[in-house]
Amino acid sequence: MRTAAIGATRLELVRGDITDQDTDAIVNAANRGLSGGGGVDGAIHRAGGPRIMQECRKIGGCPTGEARITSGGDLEARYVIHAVGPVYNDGVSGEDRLLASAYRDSLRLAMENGLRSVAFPSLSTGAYRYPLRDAARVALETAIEFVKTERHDLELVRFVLFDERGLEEFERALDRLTTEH
Ligand code: AR6
Repeated sequence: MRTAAIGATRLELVRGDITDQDTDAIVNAANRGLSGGGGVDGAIHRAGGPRIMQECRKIGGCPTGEARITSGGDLEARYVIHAVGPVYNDGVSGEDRLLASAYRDSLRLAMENGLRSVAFPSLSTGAYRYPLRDAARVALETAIEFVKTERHDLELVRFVLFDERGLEEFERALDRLTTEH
């Protein structure tokens, strides 16, 4: 576990399962069809029950680099923010920009809904094969920039890493970013 204060917002890095988080919203690593799948997506729909998929069907889909919001169904979190990160190709096909955009659009939805806390998994670093080290830098850079520059009610932005290696990469990336500034 690691924390950093970005103005009035606490940034937290923890190891855990995204479906256990008691934040106002949890973020899903979704696909463009919002049609469910494995990894985080599978875990969220299993734990949250069928209501979330019913709402996803009504929404119909979401372009890469954007996010959509539904209720949290049976989850402790009141909302699920479904973010679509890029599939990693060669690293020069706009992946960084699209990954940053998926985080930013999720934070925008949290802001517009007046949320105080949100928990993210590491988007795109599973089935979508984004290298963890680069993904950690993009995730943290984007979140720090957002909470510094936008007017919002966010008191807590938490990154929930599923394994030790994920947590270590995020911790290293945070150390690099906070010693640079
Ligand atoms: N809690 C937190 N992190 C998790 C959990 C969990 N319960 N389960 C896996 N991770 P992925 P993607 C980590 O594959 O790469 C789906 O089929 C995992 O170790 O969930 O964005 C969707 O429908 C990895 O580091 O998301 C899409 O089609 C990270 O979460 C596609 O996969 C993301 O892995 C999205 O792929």
